[in-house]
Amino acid sequence: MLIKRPRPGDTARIAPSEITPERVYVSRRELLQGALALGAGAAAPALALGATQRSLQFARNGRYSTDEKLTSYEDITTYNNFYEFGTAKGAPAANSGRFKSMPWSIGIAGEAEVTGTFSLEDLLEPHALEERIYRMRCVEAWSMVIPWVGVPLGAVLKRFKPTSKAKYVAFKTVLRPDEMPGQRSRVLAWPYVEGLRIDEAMHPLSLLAVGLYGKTLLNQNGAPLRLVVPWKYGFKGIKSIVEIRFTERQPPTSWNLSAPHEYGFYANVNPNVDHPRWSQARERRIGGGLFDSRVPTLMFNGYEQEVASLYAGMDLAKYY
Ligand SMILES: Nc1nc2c(c(=O)[nH]1)N[C@H]1C(S)=C(S)[C@@H](COP(=O)(O)O)O[C@H]1N2
Ligand SMILES: [Mo]
Repeated sequence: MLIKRPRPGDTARIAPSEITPERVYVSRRELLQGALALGAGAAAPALALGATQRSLQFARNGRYSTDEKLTSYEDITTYNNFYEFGTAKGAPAANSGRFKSMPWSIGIAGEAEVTGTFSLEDLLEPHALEERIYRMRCVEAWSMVIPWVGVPLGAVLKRFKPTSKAKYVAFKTVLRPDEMPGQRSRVLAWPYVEGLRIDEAMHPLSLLAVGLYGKTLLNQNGAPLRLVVPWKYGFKGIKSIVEIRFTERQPPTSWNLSAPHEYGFYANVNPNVDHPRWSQARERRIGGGLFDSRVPTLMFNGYEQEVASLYAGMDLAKYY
């Protein structure tokens, strides 16, 4: 069992160099309103906007946090996959400075009683922010341990009263080729889309993240709002979400559309089902160059006890 309660004083393991010295806590509403107001002042230079990060107010959720060593803030923010900004690992950090994540609104659509367009602050307002330290596993066989800050996805979705026809939840990333240079190339079909079965989306581990290491997300990590599903390969964690749609049919997903033999809808971390071009038995824990270490990959990325029941009776080699 890898999900452990944190020891008292656990936050001390976050190196002081990795967080801002001044821990200014503002309320969620203040934070979002402040950010919104700033976004509205269109005169601010793009780079300054990109650099606008706020400290968040949150409580650690120990029940859903691993006590494994955290990946450094540097690695989490410079070794990224976000093809909208280019395919190289350093491209999202290098090319996302012009992207404007504020103001932001999200469309809620499909099989639900309440639909419409909601500002980010209205979407999050009723929810308390939680910090959850999750192990993350990319399909490329590397992994990180990331202290996310966010709200449980299920709690947000329930407010929109999905109908009995809502069997899946589809997510869409913003389409802005002017601000996202990767969208001017055809490496994927844009916009990026992802989906979950409704019970996966409602599972308490599924998180809508707005921050990491106690601060709002940088653009390269999916500002201002992205999905985090820790028992699935990283590509399910769609970034910069602008639409959430409840659907009756299984929705298309970007990587499945791009290479169906390599990437299925479920994308559960599974050491026993190899990617057609490489093994999934082990993973490289990102620690920076020489200090990367290889460790065995765990079923459902170590969250087997929590999520295995979602897939009872399913052939996971078929539903990969
Ligand atoms: N919109 C969008 N979301 C995306 C991707 C992407 O290219 N575009 N890449 C995915 C992949 S493959 C991974 S591993 C994670 C990486 O998240 P991180 O860079 O914050 O660690 O984002 C996922 N979400
Ligand atoms: Mo990935």
